[in-house]
Amino acid sequence: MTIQTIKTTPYGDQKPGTSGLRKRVTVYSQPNYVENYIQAIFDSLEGFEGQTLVIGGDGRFYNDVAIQKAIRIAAANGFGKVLVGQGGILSTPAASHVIRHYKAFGGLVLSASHNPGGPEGDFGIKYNIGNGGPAPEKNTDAVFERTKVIDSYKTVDAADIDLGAIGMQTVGDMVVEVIDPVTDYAALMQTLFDFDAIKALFAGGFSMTFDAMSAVTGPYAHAILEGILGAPKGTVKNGEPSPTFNDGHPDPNLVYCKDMYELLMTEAGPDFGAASDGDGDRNLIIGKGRFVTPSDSLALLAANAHLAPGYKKGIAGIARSMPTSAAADRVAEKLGIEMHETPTGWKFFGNLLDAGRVTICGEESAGTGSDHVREKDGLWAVLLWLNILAVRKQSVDQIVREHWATYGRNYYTRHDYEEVDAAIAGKLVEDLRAQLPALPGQNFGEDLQVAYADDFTYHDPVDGSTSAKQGIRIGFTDGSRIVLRLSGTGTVGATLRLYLERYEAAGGSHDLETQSALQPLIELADQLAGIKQRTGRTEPSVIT
Ligand code: G16
Repeated sequence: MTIQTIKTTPYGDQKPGTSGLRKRVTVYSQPNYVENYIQAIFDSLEGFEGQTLVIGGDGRFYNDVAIQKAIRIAAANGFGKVLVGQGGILSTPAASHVIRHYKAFGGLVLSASHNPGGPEGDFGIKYNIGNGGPAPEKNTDAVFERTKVIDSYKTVDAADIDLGAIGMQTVGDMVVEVIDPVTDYAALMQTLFDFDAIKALFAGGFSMTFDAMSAVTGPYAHAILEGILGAPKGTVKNGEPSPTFNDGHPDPNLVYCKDMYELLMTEAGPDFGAASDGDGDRNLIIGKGRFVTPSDSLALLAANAHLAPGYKKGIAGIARSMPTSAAADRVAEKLGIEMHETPTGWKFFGNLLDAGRVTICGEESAGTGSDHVREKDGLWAVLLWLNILAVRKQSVDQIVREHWATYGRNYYTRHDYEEVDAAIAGKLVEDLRAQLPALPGQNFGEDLQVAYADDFTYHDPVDGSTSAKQGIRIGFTDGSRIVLRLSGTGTVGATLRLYLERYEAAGGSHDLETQSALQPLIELADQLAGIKQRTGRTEPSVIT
């Protein structure tokens, strides 16, 4: 095998964000853009000679091109073996499992998650370490530094791998094994959940609709829900992965799953609706007449996890990202287990999971997961919900109401202002940050007194690292919160995220409409940050 060393010049914009490097396909298609980034990843790793690398993606446009490049660069850099999903497909949680299961050195996950795909859409590359989780900040920082000075990459002169053919092939001295993307993942799910109870639920007439959004989860959902668990054919909608997500936006929220939401709000609708995103790590949960916010879903799953066989001994602890509502904190308190508040980004949960300090993690951005892998896992959340419904024999609405009656309700919403001018967004955050020291003790309106105001700094209790400036939080004495931060996953301009939360204790009024319940906080946030006036927007781009 001849290893070629190709000269290249650095790009200045290869800084990984919240979850890998996400850019427009048009950016990724520039000469050597993929090659530079992958070589920079390998250059910042040590000890992978002869080891296994997992490669998989969500099947979006450019996936196949990038995978063939990645295989050649891996061969030239000395990896011993590549495991790749058939058709280049591996959902993000399945990739995490394959890395762990086969004790691989690490993996490349090719996805831009819930962002649209296609020639004008987004693409992404993320490196996951041997625990199956996203590389921590010290690795991503090192990769960025390397991209700034990279002057060559290594590749081999070899034909493309047939990604359709399950089995072994070779590229130079390296073995490439194409594996079925679903088998290992489905086997893992079977160890965690009471599949017999869920089968009985479906056999008893329980109805469900699952929207795979023409993204990666289709094959997994068909095989597990309709195949193994016996849900009627047609339960899974949009189950065929498409490189452009059928020109859709594979973000499982109330905007892009509006039709499903409306169906579930009718008496004639199914008992349960769920969806997953582009790469299969996010989830949307809607019961008949009841949307469950991701923050509530985290709390509910944690409170009921013991009903599933994989968690019957109880959970060690819960972690949530800082902007996620405090609903889960009340569950942790009642269970007497550890509770951790981390920055946004699944990578921050890795150490806590590895150390056995937490079992279940979740984020307001529609992600929940457990220590079974090191990524959030959309289908896992759906299956845990189904397991809980099968055991409790109640509707989603009843379960949610009982939860609020026990723990109180955290009204919660997120307002996104997308594609804002980056300079305006940056200044807005900077000016709000400057106001923070003066806020504690101040009263706003009749009920709101500021208890604390800071820019969140995380101290990782496992490795002692510190991550500063992770989002502005203004907390009130009644448990309400305003949180504001800039997204780390957008690809154009800046996305301003405003998170609002208000706590209504057990016995309080839990039936208010969410936006109305949060109106005073929405107004105060605008008064403090000047969002509308500075951005010129009269309303958020997306409300979830
Ligand atoms: C990624 C991260 C999540 C994060 C989300 C939103 O999810 O893995 O941890 O919560 O982005 O991040 P931001 O608010 O910075 O845009 P995904 O599903 O996009 O990979």
